[in-house]
Amino acid sequence: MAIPTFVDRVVLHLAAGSGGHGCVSVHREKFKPLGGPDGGNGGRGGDIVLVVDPGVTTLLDYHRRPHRRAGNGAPGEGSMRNGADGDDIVLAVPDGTVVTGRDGRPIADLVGSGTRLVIAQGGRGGLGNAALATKRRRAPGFALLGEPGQASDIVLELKSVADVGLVGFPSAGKSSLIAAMSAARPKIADYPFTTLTPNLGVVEAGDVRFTVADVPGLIEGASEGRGLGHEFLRHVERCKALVHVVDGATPESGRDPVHDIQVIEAELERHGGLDDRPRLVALNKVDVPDARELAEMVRADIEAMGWRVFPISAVTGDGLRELSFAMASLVSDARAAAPAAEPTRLVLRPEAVDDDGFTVTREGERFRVRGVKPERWIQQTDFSNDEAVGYLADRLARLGVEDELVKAGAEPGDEVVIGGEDAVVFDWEPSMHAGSELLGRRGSDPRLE
Ligand SMILES: Nc1nc2c(ncn2[C@@H]2O[C@H](COP(=O)(O)OP(=O)(O)OP(=O)(O)O)[C@@H](O)[C@H]2O)c(=O)[nH]1
Ligand SMILES: [Mg+2]
Repeated sequence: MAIPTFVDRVVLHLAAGSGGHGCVSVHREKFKPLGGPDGGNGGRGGDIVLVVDPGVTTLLDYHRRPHRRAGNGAPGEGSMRNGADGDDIVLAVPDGTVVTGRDGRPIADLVGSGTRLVIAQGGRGGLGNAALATKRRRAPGFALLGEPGQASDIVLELKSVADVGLVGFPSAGKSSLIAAMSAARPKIADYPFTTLTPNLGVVEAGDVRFTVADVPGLIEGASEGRGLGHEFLRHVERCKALVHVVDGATPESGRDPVHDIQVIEAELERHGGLDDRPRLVALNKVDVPDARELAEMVRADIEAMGWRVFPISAVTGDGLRELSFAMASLVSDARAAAPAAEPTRLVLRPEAVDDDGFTVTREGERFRVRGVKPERWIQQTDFSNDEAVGYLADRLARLGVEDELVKAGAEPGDEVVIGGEDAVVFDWEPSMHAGSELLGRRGSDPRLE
């Protein structure tokens, strides 16, 4: 079985479902031509939910299908029939998936099996005219529109789920080692920087099953951006152990295994946060006679650095059994030492739900209104229906938006913008006038002259 390439970062384009529109309908019966309003409400749009599923280990699925859309709510119908809710979409993600906005703003760190996050909320269904009826407004000739679902681009990032990270110079044989130990088939070639994104393989040694990831080759100065840079080291930040893969057969002068390890260690140090990870050293390519000799020569020096040394050949398989069992034992030690279950960490973006607050700001000649409710109400309004527009004006006035506009210096005829990017622009007087008429019917609004 081929293990798919380790995909670690993907941009998802999400659209939650829109709410269904409310219905305008009047009850009809034989011999009773004028019944009450009986238009039902629109259904809720489906949410998009991220759920941690330990069975999922890569983001590959999302790489292939980055656009996801939840179901729309159905519109309401006559005879008080409410529209059905749209279907939610549940997206399974690996444990440890980091969710950010496209601008890099942190949204959530999804840790722990079953952790859920509603990442895009479906729009509310619009109320039908039955639900909008009041004593004073017995037969509303309008209904509310369904709200659009939240649409957003998010970034999913998976810091390596690998238990063991392979580090080393380009062409040391890291990918070859993964290929030799697991079913993964990464690209292998005799030129440097063959690996551009980490590969992941599953290894079994005795009864321990663990994952191994390679990291694109590092060179001196990687932390200053040389070669492919050191940013790939973030893939091994969550590894339980590191293995230095050292080329024992390099023809380059000025390179020997001890020096190579020191250079890589210096880059790890500069990256930071990896000091406490246990390490092994694999001296690779001992099928080449010179390499075998070199391995014997440097073995003691490396062991003096405190690490176990394994002369191996990724090509012939020499020494791989010993190495894999040593890896397995580091992994099981780390698993035994780790706290049973990491607590769920969820950094949720602060988003006010049902917030009564709003702001009115002057922008040159116009006035901008921002706020959860006013912006939602705008979306619910059918602007082709005067009564619906009047209802909107009524709501805005009751929330205090008109008062604040007056305080901010707005005068009849001024442009008022409600919302952010896809804002709706009004000439203040005409739209408010419709509302004032409604208010006027109630006969108590002091703003009416
Ligand atoms: N003789 C011999 N050659 C090997 C061995 N392991 C790897 N090679 C060769 O070394 C070259 C580089 O191998 P890769 O596995 O691509 O090396 P890498 O460390 O993944 O390299 P980058 O991805 O560029 O960092 C290839 O030509 C391999 O065939 C080995 O045990 N013996
Ligand atoms: Mg490679």
